[in-house]
Amino acid sequence: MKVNQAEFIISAVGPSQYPADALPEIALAGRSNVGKSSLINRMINRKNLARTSSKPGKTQQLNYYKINSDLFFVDLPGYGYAQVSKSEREKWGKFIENYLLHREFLKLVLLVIDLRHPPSKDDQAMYSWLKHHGTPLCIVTTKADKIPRGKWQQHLKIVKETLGTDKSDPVVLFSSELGLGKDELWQIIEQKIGYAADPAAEELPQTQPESGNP
Ligand SMILES: Nc1nc2c(ncn2[C@@H]2O[C@H](COP(=O)(O)OP(=O)(O)O)[C@@H](O)[C@H]2O)c(=O)[nH]1
Ligand SMILES: [Mg+2]
Repeated sequence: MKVNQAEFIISAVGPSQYPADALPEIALAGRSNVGKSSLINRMINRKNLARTSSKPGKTQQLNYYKINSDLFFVDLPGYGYAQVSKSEREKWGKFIENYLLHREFLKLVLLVIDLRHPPSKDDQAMYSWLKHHGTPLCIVTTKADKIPRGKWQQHLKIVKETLGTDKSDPVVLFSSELGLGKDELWQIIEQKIGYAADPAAEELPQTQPESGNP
């Protein structure tokens, strides 16, 4: 997808604030600091639209970003932040659960996992919960640039085994730093939302003729 426009819409603290536009929503779940905001920024080629490393504790906000007139990215509050109290955690659970279970425009959850480490208990719980409820998901293993290329497959295997993934679950190797996995992830998203590029845009004349062929 060619991103012509990307804008922050709202930090929604409840369903009444969710946008009324009937656009497909792609939600990002993952622990605090795993790289959700960076992933959004990389997908839309913006350095800092999604706020990275914002202070945790805003446990009940869904950050909506509108991409063209095609979809929303919905940055869910990160889980697994140690300094959050038990009651806050429970509130977090209910809030997110409600969104994930009842939001009719939700098309796909990107479960963002740190490629460097085996998925945490929270990651495993999130994965199982999504599978249990039949929520479409895509696992995105990020920060690949932080480990040597030669170890990527080994780390991927650990992630898959620890989560207990199905063959049918898409898994994308990603790095917000390098842009690795960006095209693959866009393809998965486009397919999920039934996106077809505007044919008129595809047929624009090329400025450079293909070399070789007359
Ligand atoms: N090297 C590297 N650092 C990353 C990557 N993704 C995120 N980070 C860093 O990890 C930290 C947390 O990222 P952020 O996107 O704010 O995580 P969030 O809390 O899940 O939204 C920031 O310092 C980012 O710069 C990545 O792919 N590679
Ligand atoms: Mg963030």
